[in-house]
Amino acid sequence: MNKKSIKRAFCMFLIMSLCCLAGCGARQEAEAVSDIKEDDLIVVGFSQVGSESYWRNVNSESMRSVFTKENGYKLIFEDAQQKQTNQIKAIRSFIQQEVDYIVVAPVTEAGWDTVLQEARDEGIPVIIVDRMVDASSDLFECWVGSDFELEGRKMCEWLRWFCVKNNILAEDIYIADVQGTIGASAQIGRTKGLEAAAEKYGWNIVAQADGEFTRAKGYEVTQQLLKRNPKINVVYCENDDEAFGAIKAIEDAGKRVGSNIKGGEIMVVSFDGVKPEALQDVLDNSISCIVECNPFHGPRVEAIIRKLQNGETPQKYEYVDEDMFSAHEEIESVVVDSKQYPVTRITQEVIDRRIMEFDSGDYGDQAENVY
Ligand code: GZL
Repeated sequence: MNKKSIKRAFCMFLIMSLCCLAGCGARQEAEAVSDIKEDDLIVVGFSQVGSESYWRNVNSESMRSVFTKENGYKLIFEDAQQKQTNQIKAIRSFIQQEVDYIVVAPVTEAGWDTVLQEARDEGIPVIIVDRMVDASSDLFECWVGSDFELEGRKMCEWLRWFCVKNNILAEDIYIADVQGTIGASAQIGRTKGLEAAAEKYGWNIVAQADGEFTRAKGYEVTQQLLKRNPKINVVYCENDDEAFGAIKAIEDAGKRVGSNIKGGEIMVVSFDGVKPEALQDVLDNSISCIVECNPFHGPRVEAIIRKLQNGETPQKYEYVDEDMFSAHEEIESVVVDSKQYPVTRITQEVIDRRIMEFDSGDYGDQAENVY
């Protein structure tokens, strides 16, 4: 910890102690907070991918909600519009501003060594969040995010059991893979899970294309793939925004979305499960299965910074537990690497409860630490 951080840590301690000792109420606390000088705040520079999806917007809100002046922070938030060059510029700007911490949600895995080394040379700790960087692990303090390949494997186990329980032959499965931003960990892992399962179970992946994790591109890509491959009967969307576009493209092509593959319907499966609209699509059987991807990284990153402020060493890699959603009750769970993952059967009550959880910020967030 540099001198500035020590001073700020002491300031945070002082505010909390004074409030506790004085048993102050909200008004006094507000006065205590307003007395905090800018210079005493812990400055966090956050380089965010962009605003390409509902998931991303919820992720951004999760970060903004914890890095507040009330909590002793000043957040410098930079939206990169999905361009790595903008993220690198932002990180260099954070270094120039001598922030206390740099948090990066990297748009893709490659190309970070140089700028992370620059931050390291200036003694500024870096925390990677969400996707991973393909860089030496001593260039960042720790990483918080999801196991994307596991997400893909869970989805494919669900599809496998769906086929088994509905007597659909593997060779009769023709998959269009609407990928996420090429080179992003979420795309790499979800695609890898699909490709391995197709190889193992004998499914046909007839087409793969970059859907950029957006609704518009998901529509455009699905429309093109359906035209070229009339046999497609499963559209594997690597996030919900792509799935929303894919559903419209399938319907605009005069085809039916649904799980009745034998009856000529085209099945859509997806990842995220954040937007209530996506869970409604699961209830309506427009999306047959969603593997959840937890966007609430803010509290976990803030806890890491507190540990670093206190001179503690946080876990290097921190994953979260993630759920699965389907309206199909014939598959109650899937097993990957001998571990069982339950599938939550979507009902209107489940949807209503999750909306309430989101609104109250009580979203389930059991961090599972993996070294
Ligand atoms: C996953 C995240 C992905 C989401 C998409 O952690 O990186 O990026 O699945 C988002 O919705 O755009």
